Amino acid sequence: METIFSEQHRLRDANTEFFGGELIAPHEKPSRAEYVLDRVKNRRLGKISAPQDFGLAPIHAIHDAGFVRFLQTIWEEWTAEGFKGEAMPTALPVRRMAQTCPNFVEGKLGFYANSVETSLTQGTWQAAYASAQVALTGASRLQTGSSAVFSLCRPPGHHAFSDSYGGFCFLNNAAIAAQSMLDNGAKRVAILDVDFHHGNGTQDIFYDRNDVLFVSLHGDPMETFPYFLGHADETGIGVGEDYNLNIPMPAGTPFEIWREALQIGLEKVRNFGAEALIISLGVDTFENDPISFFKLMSDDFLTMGEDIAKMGMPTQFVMEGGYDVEEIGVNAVNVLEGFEQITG
Ligand code: SP5
Ligand code: ZN
Repeated sequence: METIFSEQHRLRDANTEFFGGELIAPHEKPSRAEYVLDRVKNRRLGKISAPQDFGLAPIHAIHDAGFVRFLQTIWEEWTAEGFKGEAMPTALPVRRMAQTCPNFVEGKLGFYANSVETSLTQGTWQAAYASAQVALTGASRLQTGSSAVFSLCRPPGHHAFSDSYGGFCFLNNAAIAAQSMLDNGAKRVAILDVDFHHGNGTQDIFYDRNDVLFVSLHGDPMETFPYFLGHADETGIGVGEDYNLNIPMPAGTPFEIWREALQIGLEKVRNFGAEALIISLGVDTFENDPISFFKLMSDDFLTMGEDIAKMGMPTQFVMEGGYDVEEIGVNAVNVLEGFEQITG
């Protein structure tokens, strides 16, 4: 399987993440992608290619123009104010507050944030842009005849809404890839999100649509991030009704239970009849993940890949989370190798 990778991911190298009331060294850090790339090389998974540049248009097909402009300019505006730390909001427009974008940079941050652990920094936009191009290049590979491709995206994307960032995500790589497939002739695309966290951004982007099915397996949002979306009764709206499936699971869920949820998710995908399957591939379901509570073991990721391969669909894997950096390479590439054991 071919891997698409951009060195530009390193431009996202924040000093801080807001965690437990402290500013800590971020969980989402450059070494994550390096461990995955090393494993791809060591296992000789296939060739590694740089992304093509598809420009801003396919990003604008998913994201609000004001939001994109904000990501492009925020660091300059923030530093021009003389703030010493990385850019973070202090106030957010929650219930009964005005939904208008303020002029001052601190207000803009609150307007465009959906969670506040994620700081904005020099280079974040450039890295997020490159990550989206990695996803777009993978999508293009599927549409030019590849049966499977690995978009080694970093930073991740599934917590990015059309007009908000958060959860270590800025641009929704999987959504951008799905939309580009539709815009290039596909009629239906399915996104299966196996990251530990609910793909709140992806769900919201496609919630009122029936051309993209969204299925997510994740920690129950009553107990874990992103808290405010990902419940089982969120099934879509309007023509999108029944094109969204959430399967939240409790703390301690082992692979044998998780796998039953996977079968339900895959059955939903099968009935949908999509031309392509995008996997939002987070490996933070791993038993030793520092911020998650599922109990998958490294070998389970091989089985996960096999189960996905049995769908027999053109499949794009898009990297999302996974924070036990020592094992993230093994676990992510295990999914890909399990997939290839079935597809040959
Ligand atoms: C892409 C992705 O996986 N994003 C995850 C973002 C999670 N951000 C909030 C983390 C809050 C962690 N609280 C952990 C409590 C551990 N006991
Ligand atoms: Zn995650």
